[in-house]
Amino acid sequence: SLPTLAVVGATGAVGTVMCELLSARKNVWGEIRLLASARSAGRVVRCRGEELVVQELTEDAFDGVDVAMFDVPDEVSARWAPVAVRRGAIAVDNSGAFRMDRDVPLVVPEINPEQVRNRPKGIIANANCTTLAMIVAVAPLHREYGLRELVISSYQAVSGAGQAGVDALHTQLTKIAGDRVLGSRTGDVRQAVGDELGPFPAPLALNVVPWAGSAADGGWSSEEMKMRNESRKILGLPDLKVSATCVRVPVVTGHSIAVHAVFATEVAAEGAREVLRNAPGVIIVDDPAAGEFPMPIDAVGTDPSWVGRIRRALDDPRALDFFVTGDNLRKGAALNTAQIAELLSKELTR
Ligand code: 11C
Repeated sequence: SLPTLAVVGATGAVGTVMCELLSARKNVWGEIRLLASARSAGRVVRCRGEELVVQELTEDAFDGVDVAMFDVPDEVSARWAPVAVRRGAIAVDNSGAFRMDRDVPLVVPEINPEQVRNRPKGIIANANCTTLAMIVAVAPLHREYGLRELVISSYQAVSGAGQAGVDALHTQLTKIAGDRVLGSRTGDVRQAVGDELGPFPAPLALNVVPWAGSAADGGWSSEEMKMRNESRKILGLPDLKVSATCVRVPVVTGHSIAVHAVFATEVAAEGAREVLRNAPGVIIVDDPAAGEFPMPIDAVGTDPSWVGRIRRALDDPRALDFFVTGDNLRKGAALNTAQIAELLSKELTR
């Protein structure tokens, strides 16, 4: 019989996309149980053609569950993933709570699927959405050319901060709509937006904010540290040089990353394109003369990482510059989790 799946955080921004994915992907699950906080319990959510009543997250809710996906904040995963494991489930966690734990594999099925079996704690982690969009393109290039360094800037969508982030941007856009002068004087956008900042430290409408996540040591942000630490762990390169600047932009969904990658050997744009053409989970959109670039408005709602603007660095024949966009709620979150869980379903069904 097919394994039982629990989706914890089923009503959040990622959980909602998860239910869409479970409806669209090949069905490898027996029962699907949707779990959420008491506040959302009782809601009816359509998933895989069934009307499912969301149940409250409790210890007993994991009884009989084989695989439990967690799409919840770090502290909720930290508390509840071990509970799911104690109750006999394998946990696939999309939060940052366990990613850097030595006994928890950080899995991207296109890159290191074999790691799902290496799970002494019964927990498998899913990477941060910004790392995921980029790493799907970087890993095959690393295999071909030997990666030495990444210098990256992100352009992150507001849905990375959950539904509250999306609501904040839409509220701000509504407030400023129709004003054709805004943005030409210091402070005028701040004044127009008022205190409707949502989870962000500054207005997003008509702006870019060079900050995502919380403060880490030395002036870095937590998002920048995640890109460094997670890239190193996924690629198995503990000494990889990584400098990241994470920036929030007024986009609803779709994280983009400008990448400068330095390799051990020389790299040509056409060779890199050939590598990426054969890479799973990657689509090349690279015809600037025809106006074709990777952009959130096109990548949203799709599975792959879109890669374009591929060119060799002018001053270093071993370096490549390119631009990646991926749906932060799909490959960046729900899709990668679903892919990991499907590997587990296959293992458990045998
Ligand atoms: C953002 N990348 O865009 C974050 C959200 O570590 O899973 C995901 C945080 C995480 O705000």
